Amino acid sequence: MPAEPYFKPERGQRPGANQDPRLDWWRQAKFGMFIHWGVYSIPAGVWNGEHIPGIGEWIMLRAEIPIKEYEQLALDFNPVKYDAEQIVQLAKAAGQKYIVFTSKHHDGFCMYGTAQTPYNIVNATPYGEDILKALSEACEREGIKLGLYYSQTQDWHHPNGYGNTWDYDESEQDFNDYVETFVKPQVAEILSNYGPIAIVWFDTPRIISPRQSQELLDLVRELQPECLVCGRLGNQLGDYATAQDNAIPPELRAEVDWETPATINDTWGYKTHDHNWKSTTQLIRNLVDIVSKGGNYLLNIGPDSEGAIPEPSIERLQEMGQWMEANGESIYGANPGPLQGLAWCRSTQEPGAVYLHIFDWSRSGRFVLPDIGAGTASWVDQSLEAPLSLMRKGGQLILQGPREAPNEHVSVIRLTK
Ligand code: H79
Repeated sequence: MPAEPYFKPERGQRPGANQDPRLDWWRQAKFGMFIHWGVYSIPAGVWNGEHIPGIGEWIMLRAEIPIKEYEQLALDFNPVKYDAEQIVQLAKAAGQKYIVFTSKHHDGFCMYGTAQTPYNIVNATPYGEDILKALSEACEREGIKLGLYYSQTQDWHHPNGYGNTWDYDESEQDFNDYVETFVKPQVAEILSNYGPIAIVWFDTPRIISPRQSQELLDLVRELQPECLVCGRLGNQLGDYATAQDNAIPPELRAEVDWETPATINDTWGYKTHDHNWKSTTQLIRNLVDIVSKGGNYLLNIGPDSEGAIPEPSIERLQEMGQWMEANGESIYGANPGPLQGLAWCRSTQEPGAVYLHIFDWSRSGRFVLPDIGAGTASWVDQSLEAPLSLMRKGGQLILQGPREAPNEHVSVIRLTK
């Protein structure tokens, strides 16, 4: 299987970063919450009465909405149900250790108080409050790391940003001027006004030059040396690699630090038409699959225009949290395990223990494994009481458990010497 569909080289990890201790907290964390929120949550995928297919935050481009029209959305943006504390509590309940919030997406609307454009939450909406400020304070209070998504190339609102071909003539745009006079001052703002920022999550590095990527990296380092940048800074300068959206590599990728950004349904920004929710079991298996292959899972929520989190997202995150509460020992800080490439199980490990995550329970409750040197098997979930035994036979390990999976999502077994 070629590596390209999963990790584009230009979105990769810079050489040597896989040894960088600045990433240690992130390597432990494994599971984060992405938040896509902006004025696109008002149309929520519908424009002039028509459902616009695709991801909700792309509606301006997909429907080629003129800037003057799209700007009007801000006048209706009044998310009175926004509760930063509730969002952070939900992340904690899910077992997520960091949050990445969209400070500015491709539509150019700024979800924080910026001095670089009046087109922002404080100056252009009836809400008038700095949404990011409240979130940063809640994260600080609750001990959750905060990262910020920032679209450094695409900006469909700014005259020199990339991507708006319906209002602007691309041949007249000066992208370098955009980076120098807008992106850099904004990156400086988000790294100066909201306390410690754990990650800047850049995206779609399509036209950014190596010099521009390097200078943005230098700026981040100068202002917050501990802050990570994701691989989508571009030009292979990221602290870690990002997989394609929603893509899980088919095999172990231990040579790089990597993350899969992913949706619970099919959209990032809220859409009324998207009811294609993945099951809790699927989401837990995605997390386990990713961690067993050496990655992190950044799972998205898209609040609606009032600031409410969709109920199906809340339910799933809470259920994931219950599973993590019982089984997190096999996830947080765990490395990929010795058993790879099996359909029925994933494995992780830490010094002294191997964890088997059983996806397909056998009808006999019996499992045969290669002898990886274990002598004892136990449930990671301490509330489980079903019998479990381990035998060595003919160079193999034979596990005998109950006839039914003790956990409806993924049952986790700890193997020790
Ligand atoms: O922020 C989320 C997405 O908005 C962003 N990355 C994640 C984290 C992203 N940027 N670009 N892409 C995703 C690829 C987008 C592809 C598509 Fe389309 C957008 C497919 C459908 C809409 C571009 C426009 C290609 C076809 C129409």
